[in-house]
Formats: sequence, structure tokens, C-alpha cells
Amino acid sequence: MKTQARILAEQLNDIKESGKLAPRSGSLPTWCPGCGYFGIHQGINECISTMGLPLHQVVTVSGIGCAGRYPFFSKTYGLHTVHGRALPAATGVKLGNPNLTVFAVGGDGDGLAIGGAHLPHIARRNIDVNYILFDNSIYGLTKGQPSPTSALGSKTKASPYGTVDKPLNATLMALAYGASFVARLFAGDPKSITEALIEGVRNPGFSFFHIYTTCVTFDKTFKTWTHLKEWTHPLPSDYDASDLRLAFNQVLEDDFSLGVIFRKKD
Ligand SMILES: Cc1ncc(C[n+]2csc(CCOP(=O)(O)OP(=O)(O)O)c2C)c(N)n1
Ligand code: SF4
Ligand SMILES: [Mg+2]
Repeated sequence: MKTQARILAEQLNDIKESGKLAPRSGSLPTWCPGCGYFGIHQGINECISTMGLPLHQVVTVSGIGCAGRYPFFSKTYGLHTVHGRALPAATGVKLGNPNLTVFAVGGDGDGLAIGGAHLPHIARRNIDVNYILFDNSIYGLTKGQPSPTSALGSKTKASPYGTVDKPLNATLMALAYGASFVARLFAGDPKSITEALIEGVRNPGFSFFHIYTTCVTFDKTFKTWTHLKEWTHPLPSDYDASDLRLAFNQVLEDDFSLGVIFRKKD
């Protein structure tokens, strides 16, 4: 009779042989157990495997943060740049070699605070980069300061009386800046991330993926797994993602509907 260890070893071998683990690097992610980033990692890896993207033709570019560590955990080429500068570096990579598939990844602080002035320009230039924003509404790496997407009144060690700033809406910003493909997703649903990424990678222009996720270590009250599961829901079944006005209305009225929010018609 096979031991449990033997059964698990065989299952692992089957998974390895299926190629599903191929985009993962030999370094196991150093994220905290339970961090939402594992779901995003899975979603991106499945996209690469499903599309059969040759790893030597994929580049993952990041800034700084827990999300910024991503390139270490991927077997694609990677650039771990400086805080807030993933998008200009990704633009350079794509312009230097247009045959590459380029992912830019980073957190809400990296992409909307220090790096916030890059999003409008990559969007209006419609550079063919796939930007995945890991939005946990907190600065995870630096131990939990409020970020541009923290809820009004968020209490952290750096804002003990609650923040006084209203949060930014990254999906709305991407629409306003002219992104040609915009999706809003949830780290707890890697399958939807994969599906949206496949579509976005095929979009021959700038694709923006706003992913709601959780920092289990420094946020015990706002974007928790429980809240995100409770709050998020799919877009209406009759939603037309080719209609930009409808997209604006949808995002203005409902912060938590998920799916492809906008795809520009040819
Ligand atoms: C120029 C510069 N300023 C500040 C920092 C400190 N710093 C590192 S990561 C970070 C914010 C990280 O938050 P976020 O981008 O949301 O990523 P997360 O850690 O949540 O994934 C800050 C302020 C830095 N590394 N470089
Ligand atoms: S500190 Fe937060 S964002 Fe960073 S790895 Fe841990 S749970 Fe994830
Ligand atoms: Mg963050």
C-alpha cells in the first residue's frame, strides 16, 4: 500500500510534469502565510502557462514593496527597480524589444503614491505593458502605514487617530487616463485573474489590472479576506465592457464589482 508521503510525492511530480509550476522560480515567495499575493502569483503563473508564453520572452518589472519582490519568485526575466518606477522601466523594456511580453507589478503605495505620476502617461501612450496593481490599501513592506487607497479613518501605527484623506479609486483613474483595457479583480479568485490577464496580454496596448488583496499582517480590520469576500461580486450579467460611459458609471456607483470593466473596441 502506498504511504501518504508517496501519494503526495507522485501528485507533486504530476503537477511538475504538467508544466504548471514552470513559471515559478526556485525561490519560494517570502510573503507572510495567508498574504493575498499568493493568489495573484497563481493567477499570473497560470496565464503564462496557459498561453504557452516562452519564459525567455517574458519580463516582469517591479518597483519596491512586498509586491515589488515579485520578480524573485518568477522564472521570467525580471527587473526589481526603484520605488515607484516600474512603469517607466517597463516602458523602456517594451520599446527596446517589442517582441517581449511585459508585466509590471507593484503595490498601491508604489504605483499610486511615489509612482503615481507614471500611470497617466503609460496609459495615454497606450504602451503594450500589462500593469498589475496589488492593492492591499497599506504599505506592507514598511510595516503598515496608510496608503493612497486606505479607507478614510483607517487606524494604523502611523495614523493612530485615523487617516483624514479620502482614498483614490485606481480603476476610475485608469479609465480617465485612457487605458485601453481595464479589469478589476480579487486575489481570492486566481482563475478570474488568469482569464482577465489572458485577454489583457492579447490587447495590443496598455492593460491595467486592479487587484483587491489583503495584508493579513498589518490590516486586521479593513481589507480582510472576510470583508473582501463579502463585498466583491461580479459585474452585472448584461454589462457591456466596450462602453466607456457605462464603465465610468459602473465604477462610480459600485466599488466592488469585478471583471473586465473596459475593453476598447478596435
Ligand atoms: C525612495 C523610497 N522611499 C521610500 C521607501 C520605503 N518604502 C519601501 S516599500 C514602501 C511602500 C510599500 O507599499 P506598497 O507599494 O503598497 O507595497 P506593499 O508592500 O503593500 O506590497 C515604502 C514607502 C523606499 N524604499 N524608497
Ligand atoms: S506584510 Fe502584508 S503585504 Fe507584505 S507579505 Fe506580509 S501579508 Fe503580504
Ligand atoms: Mg500596499
